[in-house]
Amino acid sequence: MKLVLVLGDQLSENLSALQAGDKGKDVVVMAEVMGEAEYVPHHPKKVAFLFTAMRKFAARLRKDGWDVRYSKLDDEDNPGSLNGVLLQRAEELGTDAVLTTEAGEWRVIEALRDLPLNVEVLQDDRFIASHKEFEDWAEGRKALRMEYFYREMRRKTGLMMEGDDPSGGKWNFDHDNRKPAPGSVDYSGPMRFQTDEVTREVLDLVAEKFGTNFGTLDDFWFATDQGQARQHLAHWVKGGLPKFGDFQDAMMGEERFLYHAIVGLYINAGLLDPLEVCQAVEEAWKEGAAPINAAEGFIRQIIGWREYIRGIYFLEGPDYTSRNALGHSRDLPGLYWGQKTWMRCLEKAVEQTHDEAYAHHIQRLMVTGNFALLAGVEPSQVHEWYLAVYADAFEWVEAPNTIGMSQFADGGIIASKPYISSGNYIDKMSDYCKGCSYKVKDKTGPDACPFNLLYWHFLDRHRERFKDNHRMGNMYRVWDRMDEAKRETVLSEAEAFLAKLDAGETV
Ligand code: FAD
Ligand code: DLZ
Ligand code: SF4
Repeated sequence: MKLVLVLGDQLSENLSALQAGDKGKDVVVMAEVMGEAEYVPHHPKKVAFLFTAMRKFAARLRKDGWDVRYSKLDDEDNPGSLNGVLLQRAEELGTDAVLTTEAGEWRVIEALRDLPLNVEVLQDDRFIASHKEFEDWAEGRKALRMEYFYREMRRKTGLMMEGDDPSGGKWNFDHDNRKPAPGSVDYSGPMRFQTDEVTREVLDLVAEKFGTNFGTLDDFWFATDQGQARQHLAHWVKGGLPKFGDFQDAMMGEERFLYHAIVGLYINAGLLDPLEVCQAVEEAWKEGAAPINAAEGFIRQIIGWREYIRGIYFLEGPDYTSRNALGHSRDLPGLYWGQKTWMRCLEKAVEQTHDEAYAHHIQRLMVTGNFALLAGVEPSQVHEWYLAVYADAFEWVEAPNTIGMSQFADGGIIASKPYISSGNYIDKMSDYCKGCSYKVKDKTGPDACPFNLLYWHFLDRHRERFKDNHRMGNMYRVWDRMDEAKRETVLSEAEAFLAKLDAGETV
């Protein structure tokens, strides 16, 4: 008899450990534990989502004939850690055999290796590329660029392919996907689900144990089982997908979701399968219900970016989260935890993160990520923030996005140049600047947009590293053409801003 360990983000019936287990003999072990819930201060909505989905998944497995031993967080004998639970169940059931699917975090993988039990770890085959396939693709390449990997995944899945060629004659329709914020949004946003008895019990528990963490539990609307997640997917494919591509990079102060799918949390926890999501999108495109730029753009995010990001996490190994190629050491400013700021873009991105445990990609990359990078915040602190505050955050996907794509702390494995911008980009893509206390057009002076000051400060302080990067030559040429007095003003105003930030003053 074996214990089949199912983690909080492994809520899929086709999970390899469940497929390999013997329903008549083996026992499924699932556990809410403080060790997992506390190692970063997770957003209460993220914890509530996971615990509710775990409880419902356990009920479904039981209905399906499994013997499930489920530890609730407030069970008196809850040992507080995954290893503790496994040791407890092993003793209770008189076995030392554990079957599990590889976890998505080195910390958990390594902890399970330390157990004095016989732990068999199976591949997580809920992904399109196995570790071996990614390693083979990466082998011998000078640069690991997502675009080429993505083409392999298109060929492998056959999604939007006409034989060997991509549908529409192009692999990538991103050119059509950069429209600025629209005047209004004609999609009602993600499907919202009523709380039921299971959810309410979890919400009470989470309020009691994690109520002081950053984030609110008010208005909890996430889907918490596969059926609901599928309903939400169908709702978005119909209403959101058609304009997903057009406004993928847009940001709006009063529109938190725009046309985004809000499926990351469901796929990552196992409630939706990435292929089923892509097939639903392909189907809509085939039926003429969505344009090619939307369908291709979305499918690229899932079978391209998502798979590529996972490949990098496992290729690079456990030390990836502590990388700091640019030597940044500033503490994460209090405004990330809700301290007042005059910067409207940051205020809005953090506010919706607090309320929804969600912000979309460009908010993460070009607002919160951009600011942390320009300000020189220590990447591990930025990483812990993203891991804590988003409902879709698990280390295998969050860390390469933060450490690599957003903070350039891996020295350029994922990004060929840092994702930095002045206020101009934010102004072009959003409606934030109109209502901001700073003036995005001001490059210096008391009202100058801090992104404008910090952008040049970043380039100037990292000149040695980036001056020969051919994608950044233009930026340095613009900087060098500025008259010296202006450059000095920019740098000294940037320094003064950073000093205020460090002093905890409202900026
Ligand atoms: P949509 O915008 O509708 O996109 C569809 C789906 O594509 C997403 O659900 C996701 O599954 C996939 N996808 C898109 N971009 C990426 C990407 N770069 N990496 C992996 N998958 C991608 N995504 C996470 O799932 N978990 C994280 O913890 C996470 N942390 C991030 C941290 C930073 C600093 C940045 C810049 C990005 C991060 N992302 C993360 C990627 C992306 O921002 C989210 O996947 C997306 O915002 C989720 O919202 P959505 O479901 O509405 O996605
Ligand atoms: C994120 C999380 C949280 C908050 N709580 C639990 C838990 O109580 N039990 C559990 O099995 N998993 C939890 N998780 C997810 C894990 O911490 C870990 O991030 C993933 O399993 C890695 O893939
Ligand atoms: Fe953000 Fe600058 Fe625009 Fe204000 S002016 S919203 S700080 S980019």
